[in-house]
Amino acid sequence: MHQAEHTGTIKKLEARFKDRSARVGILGLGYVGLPLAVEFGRRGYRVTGFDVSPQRVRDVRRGRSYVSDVDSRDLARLVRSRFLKAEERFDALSEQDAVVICVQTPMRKTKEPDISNIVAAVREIAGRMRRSPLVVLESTTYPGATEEIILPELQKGGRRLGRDFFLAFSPERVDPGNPVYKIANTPKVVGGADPASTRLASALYAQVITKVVPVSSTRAAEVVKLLENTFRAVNIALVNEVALICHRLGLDAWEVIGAAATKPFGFMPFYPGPGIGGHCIPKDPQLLSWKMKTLNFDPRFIQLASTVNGSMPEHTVRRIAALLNEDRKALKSSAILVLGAAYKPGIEDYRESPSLDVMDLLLQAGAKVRYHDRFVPRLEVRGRTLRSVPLTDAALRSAACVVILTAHAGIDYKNVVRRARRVFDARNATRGLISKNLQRL
Ligand code: SAJ
Repeated sequence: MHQAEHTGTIKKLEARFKDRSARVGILGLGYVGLPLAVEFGRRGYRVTGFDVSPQRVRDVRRGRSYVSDVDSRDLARLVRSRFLKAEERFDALSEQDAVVICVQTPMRKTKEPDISNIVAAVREIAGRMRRSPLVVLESTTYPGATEEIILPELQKGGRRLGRDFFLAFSPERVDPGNPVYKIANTPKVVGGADPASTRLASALYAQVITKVVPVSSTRAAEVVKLLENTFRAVNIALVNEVALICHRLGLDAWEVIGAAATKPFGFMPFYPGPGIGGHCIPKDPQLLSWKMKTLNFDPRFIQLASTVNGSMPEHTVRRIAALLNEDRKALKSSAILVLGAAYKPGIEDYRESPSLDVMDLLLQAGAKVRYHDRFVPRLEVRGRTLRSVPLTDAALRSAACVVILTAHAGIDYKNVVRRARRVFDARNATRGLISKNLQRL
């Protein structure tokens, strides 16, 4: 196929994106893929969602949303009107003009990226490419992964970029539960493996997202995402260190940070805590770090931030032990009531939550740990299953120390301070309260 035909292919595909006759496939219907599928369906595209989970496919077919940001009524309406369907099998990939990969990319325990889900997804696509599709990776990964891993897979069998397929990376910026920023009004960065891919990815996303930000390559787009979240991890580490400094200076870190935050320019507040959780902030800097080490570059700043953040659970437990000491109690055999298991307020996700690290350390020290979190009815820690206990005055009084690790709203923290013998607040949930039995991180 010579240049004119290539141009023809690009123009045809671009036209189908713009007139929304294009078929859009979303591979992976999680907290990123399902909202994206709904957004494309809502704009009139015929969307096919693919997921290896039979439960998720059943739920989507029944119009039952399992993602907080997707309303089941919207989902049901799109499924009923056939703008959205869900498949376990991958056959329908061959009918797609665009395929967006939104699969999980965890880190292995060895702190190495696990891209097996991406490779599996790409192999399913590579075996079914009859329409010269645009393939977009949204899953967060290390710099270079799109062109070092995905591109060769798609090129197998002599297929050519720009003729038989197009390839781009476009980082997801889904912020579950964010009341202001949804998919349509969050600018979308796109970087293509070649200019045509950047153009096509921009054309596709421009139909559903107000602002598209093209960058020069897939690698640039990959690093944009990692910078966004490394920026957070590093600044959280800074304020965690400020908390350690303030403790030694006898200062209230929250007062200091709150006052600094009154600076209307050149400052952005972050707040200390018992550590960092979730599937983005702990992981994304490690992706950058891992890649740079393979290139013999030592990203010391990123590693130092990870060390500081990683030390916060232990620091939290040391502070609890010191508080019990004032009552001549040891951690061992003391009843500790933890408030908050989720990794951040208002959500039920407790994966990688620092609360788990703190509870694990408390159990290791022999403490009798109970927790209350209305969003997290049960959890596993140190091989045990714990269930959330009702937050009663009796539960508060019977604890040697109540420890606030996630500042969920809807809790009467004033009553917590009034009823509990000791309170250690790692999240400033008791802001403004002063009491002899209360200490903050
Ligand atoms: N944390 C602190 N202090 C802070 C902010 C966060 O200790 O000042 C802790 C949180 O408690 C949590 C962890 O860090 O355990 C991560 O918190 P997060 O607010 O960064 O929330 P995430 O993990 O849900 O991050 C997501 C990211 N979104 C995407 O990657 C698309 C991040 O880029 C968003 O900025 C963030 O949501 C957000 O702002 O809510």
